[in-house]
Amino acid sequence: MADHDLRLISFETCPYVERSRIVLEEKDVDHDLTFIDLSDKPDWFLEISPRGKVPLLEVDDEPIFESYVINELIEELYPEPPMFPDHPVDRAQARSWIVYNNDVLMGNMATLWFSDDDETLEEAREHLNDAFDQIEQQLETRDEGPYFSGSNFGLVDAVYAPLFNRWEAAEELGHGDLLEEHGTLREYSEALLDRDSVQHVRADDLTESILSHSH
Ligand SMILES: N[C@@H](CCC(=O)N[C@@H](CS)C(=O)NCC(=O)O)C(=O)O
Repeated sequence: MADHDLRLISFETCPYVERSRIVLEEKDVDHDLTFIDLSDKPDWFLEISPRGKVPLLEVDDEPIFESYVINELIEELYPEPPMFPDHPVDRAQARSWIVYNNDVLMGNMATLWFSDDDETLEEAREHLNDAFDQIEQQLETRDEGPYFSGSNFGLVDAVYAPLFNRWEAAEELGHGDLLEEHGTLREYSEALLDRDSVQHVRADDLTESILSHSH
């Protein structure tokens, strides 16, 4: 196994940090974790972080930013167990669904957590329902489950799991059972939430923390 000094600069309740922590745990890679206060970012962090965002992974003191890039690097440095498909087309598809999560799901979920405007909330719920339909269609093309690409937990799963870790907060805010009409997606979410790595990286007070920042 490649030998590198890894330090992940983190924030306790950040879903993007969770993604990278899940990948490090799944591969059982030794790493240091440094938690910072995002409302009072230390100077040393601002010096090495072009966007001032976490996660940031230092690999032998080289800073790497963007969770998606960090996770692919971990996969390349520590290929076992494999978390990305071999075939370029399958890899491209996996990346597409990671981008889909970033661009469609995260924003609309954030609206559910943090907006108090009825019209904006209704729109977000509609976008999410359409997105759930799309994801279910994709899940239904698999030969087997329970994970996004089959029987192995992969990088796409590490991106979707933090979202499901945050479901409870949306329910507490009165948005009901978001997966009421999406049984396949519910089964997928349950498989991810069952995973030790996903449970382990979840902050103890995650739901309370989201609720304390919502309207
Ligand atoms: N696209 C980035 C998003 C990271 C991100 O938005 N991190 C948030 C915390 S969850 C952050 O660092 N916010 C601080 C800021 O924007 O000043 C990634 O995937 O790594």
